[in-house]
Amino acid sequence: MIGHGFMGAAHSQGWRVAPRFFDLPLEPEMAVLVGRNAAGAEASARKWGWDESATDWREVIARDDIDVVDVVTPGDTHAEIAIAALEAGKHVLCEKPLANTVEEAERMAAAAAAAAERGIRSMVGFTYRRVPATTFARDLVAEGRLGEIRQVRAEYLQDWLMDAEAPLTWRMQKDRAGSGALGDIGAHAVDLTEYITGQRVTTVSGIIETLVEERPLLGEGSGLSGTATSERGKVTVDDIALFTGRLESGALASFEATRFRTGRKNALRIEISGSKGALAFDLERLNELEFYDATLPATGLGFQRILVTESDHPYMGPWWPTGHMLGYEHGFSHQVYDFVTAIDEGTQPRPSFEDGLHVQRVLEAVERSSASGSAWIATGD
Ligand code: SOE
Repeated sequence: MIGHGFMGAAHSQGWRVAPRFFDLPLEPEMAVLVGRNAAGAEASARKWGWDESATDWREVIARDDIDVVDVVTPGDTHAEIAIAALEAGKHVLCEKPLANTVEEAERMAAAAAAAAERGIRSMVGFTYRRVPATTFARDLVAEGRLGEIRQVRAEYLQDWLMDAEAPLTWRMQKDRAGSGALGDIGAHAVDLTEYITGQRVTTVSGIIETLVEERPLLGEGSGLSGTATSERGKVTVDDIALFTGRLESGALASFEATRFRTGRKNALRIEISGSKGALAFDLERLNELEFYDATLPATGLGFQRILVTESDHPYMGPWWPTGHMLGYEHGFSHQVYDFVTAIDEGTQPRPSFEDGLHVQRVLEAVERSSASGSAWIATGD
């Protein structure tokens, strides 16, 4: 695993726990954790259960005893690391969004396609596809329970940047993160929409905005818990992204991604309306799915709250008895299960780098639309 921030912890947990609950066809060995700072990498490796730590990812990728590379670094290094790993014959799991630019994502998708010819697998870490309730939602749509999809509303709402004095971390720098709320959380809203509906976003029109243009530079530590210095730096990414889009079928979708939605902590919400039914999901209540069956007699109509904790629900079998909830971290175990299974079976895991490239095109189209006024921009699919 390369990187050891927040996502490093989440992925480590997935690698550690998945084989203990799921019958994996292959046994992952948590071999090496790589970080630029030797002491930091070693401390994280010890804490999360990796056998060794290292500081040079190129040396680690060259090792014969490494089969899989998990990239959990900021976006500015995804392309270089993932392409090198694929070329070295390693299966690659890469955090979302796939890259910082379409150009990088195109190179990554091309490398992934070439590697696939040699049996090498790659996947993007859009983990919310692996929440049982969102997978169940996808199943309901695929079974036709919603009929023809007419309208989607997808939003990812957080408020962790409301404090204008919060330090300027890498997530607020375009050269490191690619974009702000748009790529960090809007990308999840796009991926989840495409996953559940089974349709791609074909055109968008949007607006992105930065509310706090300057912030104190980061001193000690990292992330929001880091200290602020008296010097200030420019925020070069968006804080809010709003856009509308059209799906392949012509259905309309609206998207919202913000780090300034007061009181909303991690609300990835999606509501889908179809000719036969509707569904609604909110990550802040991730064990639940709301379903409205419009085919019932009018007297019985209403959204029903399905607790997605039955052993027959997606991914739930190996976990706890009915009604015993899962949390944020379980998606990372499901991600490991799916990835390792695909490696063993020799199938293409989804979301593929091609899927990640498409999301990148949507993000870029939103940026172009915002910069150019209000034009509709095709996403290239
Ligand atoms: C920060 O906004 C963040 O951690 C994202 O980077 C993650 O992808 C999302 O899952 C939660 O919020």
